[in-house]
Amino acid sequence: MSRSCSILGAPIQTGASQPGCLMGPASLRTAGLGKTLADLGWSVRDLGDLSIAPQQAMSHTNAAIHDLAETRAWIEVLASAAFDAARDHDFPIFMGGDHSMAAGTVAGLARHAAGQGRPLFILWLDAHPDLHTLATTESGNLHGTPVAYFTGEPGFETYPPLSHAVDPRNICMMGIRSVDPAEHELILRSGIEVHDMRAIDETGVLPPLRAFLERVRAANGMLHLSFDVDFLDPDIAPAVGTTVPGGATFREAHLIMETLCDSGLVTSLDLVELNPFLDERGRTAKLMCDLTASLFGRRVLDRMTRSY
Ligand code: Z70
Ligand code: MN
Ligand code: MN
Ligand code: MN
Repeated sequence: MSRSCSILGAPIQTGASQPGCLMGPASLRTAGLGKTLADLGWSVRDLGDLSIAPQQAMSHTNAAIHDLAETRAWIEVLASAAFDAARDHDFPIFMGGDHSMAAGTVAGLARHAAGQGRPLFILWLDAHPDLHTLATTESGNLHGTPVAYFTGEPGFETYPPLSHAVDPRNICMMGIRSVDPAEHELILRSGIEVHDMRAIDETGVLPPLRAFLERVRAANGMLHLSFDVDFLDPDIAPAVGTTVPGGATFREAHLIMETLCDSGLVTSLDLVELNPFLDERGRTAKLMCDLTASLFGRRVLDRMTRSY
């Protein structure tokens, strides 16, 4: 019997600095995400796009913050939808939308994992650690806050209450190359495993990835992959609002996805920060589909031995 995956759109862009991520789910569908996965033997269910009701403005003592009410509403809707999707399907895919949506998806997935009696692990592929609290964000762009929220940092009274926090020691970040001082301090304090671009240049992606996967397997964990388009180098993935040079290459990104596939450990996926308004003839959307295909079993040749 084929394994089931669901794809769910979250057209949220209020967490980002500029509009466009709203079109992310439509662009991924246009690039053929559902058909790509069906062709790989998965049973695919498109659950459509989520939405929120119009919101009354909410103010905050940090005056830089914008669109707080919309972000709060999205997190609430997404946490509930992610819990349901993880309950009903083997492998939910959440199509963003800016990265503030991960505050909702991870909150819902953490609740689902707790119900299974299993710990939730997070692989965070991103140029940024997104570790601001509402007190520390200077840009006020709330896509910079999800990890601080879902690890249970204080100062999120205006976000929905978090039922299950993720243990920071169960998070592995790769590709990080833009960190603000308050985020740096939280990395040191929290015990999150961070492999910045320098570390990846020194060792390659496989040693840290394999070590993390061993930890997930040993703990019988569920593993959520949160993939920010800006993890990739802007030369191959131009469709992002905040490009940071020196990102992951095409080959590094595919190798990560293939290794994750071989491990059989990944149980859910966010595809976030795709801004189709900035894309070049759909090339970033197509690349994100191809990377997802590698995660879901596309391979060039079958191998005799598959060790991760
Ligand atoms: C910066 C901030 C960010 C994504 C930019 C950047 C945050 N740390 N995240 N693009 N995906 O504004 O807080
Ligand atoms: Mn499940
Ligand atoms: Mn991000
Ligand atoms: Mn980012």
